[in-house]
Amino acid sequence: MAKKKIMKRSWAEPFKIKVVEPIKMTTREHREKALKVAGYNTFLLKSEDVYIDLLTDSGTNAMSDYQWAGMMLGDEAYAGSKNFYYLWDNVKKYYGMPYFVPTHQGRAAEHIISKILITPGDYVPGNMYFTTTKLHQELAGATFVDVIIDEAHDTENEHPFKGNIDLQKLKDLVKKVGAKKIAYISMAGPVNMAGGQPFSMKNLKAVGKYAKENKIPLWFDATRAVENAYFIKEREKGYGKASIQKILHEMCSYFDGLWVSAKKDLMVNIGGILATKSKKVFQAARNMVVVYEGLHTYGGLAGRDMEAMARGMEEMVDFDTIRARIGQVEYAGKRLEEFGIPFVKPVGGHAIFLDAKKFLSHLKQDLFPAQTLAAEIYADSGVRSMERGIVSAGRNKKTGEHNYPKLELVRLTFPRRVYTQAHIDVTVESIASVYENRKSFKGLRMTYEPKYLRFFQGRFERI
Ligand code: PLI
Repeated sequence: MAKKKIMKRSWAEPFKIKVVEPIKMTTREHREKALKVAGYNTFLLKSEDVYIDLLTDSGTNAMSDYQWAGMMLGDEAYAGSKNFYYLWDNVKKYYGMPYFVPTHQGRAAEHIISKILITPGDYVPGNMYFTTTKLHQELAGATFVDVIIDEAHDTENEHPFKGNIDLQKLKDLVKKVGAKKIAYISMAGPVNMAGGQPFSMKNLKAVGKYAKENKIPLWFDATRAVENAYFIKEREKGYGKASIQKILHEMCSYFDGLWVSAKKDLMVNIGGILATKSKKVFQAARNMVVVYEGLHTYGGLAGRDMEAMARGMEEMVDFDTIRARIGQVEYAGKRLEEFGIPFVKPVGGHAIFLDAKKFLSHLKQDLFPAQTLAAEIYADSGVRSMERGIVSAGRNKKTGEHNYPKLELVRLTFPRRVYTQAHIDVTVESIASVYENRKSFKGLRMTYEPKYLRFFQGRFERI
């Protein structure tokens, strides 16, 4: 009998499991009831009714024993906690920014920086939008303009850096409104809403050069910057041998400042960072943080939270850790491909994004195909995912009409160090089963719509 030969050696997670948390397996009947109570919105489900929770990778990570041990060293002084100074040192070390204020999470940093940099009537160009980022820019009086490359809107295009900024689109905007009207360029990497797609260092350098020449500040949503650094290492010429830490450092060097939701890369449950090279912005942020968050040495966080963040930063740049994280997402992608399921290619850093327009091609966008798909996957297996389509895109500020985004996606997001390969297999089989039954779904009707970020609390019923 012919024996199998090893073609390629596998990777495995660089950790073993010390503590486990039981999860509940439920019946279809139970899930149907829970879904109805939740208004067919996966955000409104109780987590105890969820079997495998792929709603988000935000704050849902498993901390290491090193981080948990650090929690015991929390210095809960109101002012000048030692954990704050340790965290500040690590912000300098890993992100290369000299000035820093902590915030309770990412959107708090977005709020503060939007208020500081934006004058009402300004424009903020960005590589696609993120929900909270864009909202804070708009609340501060700016108009957001998407300047991402066109390839990012095509779910089948295998461009390795779909998070790149289209320099011509940026130049056209500057020409139209004038450089003085651009509050700052908002560059995220990887781009969450595009499917976790990275930008290249080459593109960043070009954008940085243009921004400098035109005296436009360049700011970085560095929430998942380590994933972007990994993709640069894997895909961009000249970076194959560089460490993740070195690539991250170089990326940050082109920016004037950055914000981070520490709930992602840093593998903690809560926390945010606002860091900059500008003393002037720092002073304004430090002053504003005491109004909205807490003293500038804790920013809405406990000392122990800051300790876990500082330690998480040291772990996030470990190559084996980030390879296993993205490797798990790639594994899910390979398995979904076996069933011919449409999703955004190439596979992104933190999530698989199912293409709901293709998956439920018989549903018009105002029947909320992605919302429908997320609800039906939950009904099938208890796997929780998230809509990233017309509901997330909200309404046009002027006309009040729905925004109709090109991408109508369902995101399956992988918390770091939480689920095993077997959980991924169960998830893939559930999606394959929903795919087989796809023609039976008729879409949803919205029955309640909140004013802001409607995807969090909106309610629906089946048609
Ligand atoms: O959830 P926050 O407030 O800590 O962070 C806001 C935020 C900012 N930028 C980016 C790229 C994000 O992905 C982000 C939050 N993301 C969430 C909650 C997510 O589920 O993707």
